[in-house]
Amino acid sequence: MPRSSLITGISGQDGSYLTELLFSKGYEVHGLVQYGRRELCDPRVKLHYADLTDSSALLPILERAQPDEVYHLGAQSHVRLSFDLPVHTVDVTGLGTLRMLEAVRQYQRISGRLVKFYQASSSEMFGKVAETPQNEQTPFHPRSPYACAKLFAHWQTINYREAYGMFACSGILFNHESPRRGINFVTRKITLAAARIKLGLQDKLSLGNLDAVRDWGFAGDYVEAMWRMLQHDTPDDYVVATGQTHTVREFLDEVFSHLDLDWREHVEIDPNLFRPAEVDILCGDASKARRVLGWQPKVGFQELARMMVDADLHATPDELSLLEAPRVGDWG
Ligand code: F7E
Repeated sequence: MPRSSLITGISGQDGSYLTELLFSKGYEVHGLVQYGRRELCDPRVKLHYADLTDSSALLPILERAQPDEVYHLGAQSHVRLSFDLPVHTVDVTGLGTLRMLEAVRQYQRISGRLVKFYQASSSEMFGKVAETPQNEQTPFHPRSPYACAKLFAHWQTINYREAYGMFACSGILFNHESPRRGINFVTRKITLAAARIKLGLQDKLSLGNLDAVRDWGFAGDYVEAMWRMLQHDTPDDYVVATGQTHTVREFLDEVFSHLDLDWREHVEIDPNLFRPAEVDILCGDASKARRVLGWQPKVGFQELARMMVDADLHATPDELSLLEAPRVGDWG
């Protein structure tokens, strides 16, 4: 019998890479998907419609999927947007995790099966950082409704492990990107705009804080760490990061120079794209994941930036016009 897995947030960037990884390892893959998002999923996935704000749907889905492993990736994951939708973000990202944990606990009790649970925790929980680099012992100081919601979910995961003995792990993932990244996150916003500028489809690109420092890795590498956490003998929490940092400005340099363009001729600073509270720097120390799980990132910063902009440059005209330039008032 193949092992069964259930992924929430399966239509997102990480869900798509994790789906490929699990199929390559022979798993049956079930996905929890919101109405209207099914087109974004691999056709081999067994889909279950649900919303993380509605707990009534979750236990029946677990009973149908009978998963050995649950990867809980579903969230309202945009930090800037969370300032405009704080209650919704806490409902989906924070309470949504609690609903999922409780459903898994109930399912284990009813079925007598062991279910391993992965929680997508975030480096945003470190926020106004107490030390650099950040590791599993670094104190948290969240700086957005999103980060507060993720911290709630993180502690709930730990509490379900300690209180009920659940095999529950949190991966504290630093920023991870790819050609499949949503177009309102800064890396993809930049690579898509650069490609469109190169092709004469766009001239200007509005951005916010170019001084923000991030530890950017490749999403394809990071889903491998998620899987390894659930294969280990004991459940635990791990930082997943490259340990290398760059500013948004450096990402612009890398992408635009690759296309023989000068970003200074195209980028406009829009004060609306700054956040009410910013996370200035994130830099992860993933030595525990390396030591215990044997995990390490394969794709570096330059390769990542080029992979993303090359993919956007070679997208079909249809894809490029669908991915239109952000409009005035967009929060991305
Ligand atoms: O912003 C700055 C912005 O939206 C990165 C999510 O996956 O990673 C992600 O959160 C930086 C910030 O990602 C624009 O102020 C400048 O400092 O790409 P981002 P994020 O907020 O770091 C963590 C780990 C998660 O968990 C989240 O779910 O770039 N920035 N100008 C901009 N950011 C955006 N989006 N758009 C701009 O125009």
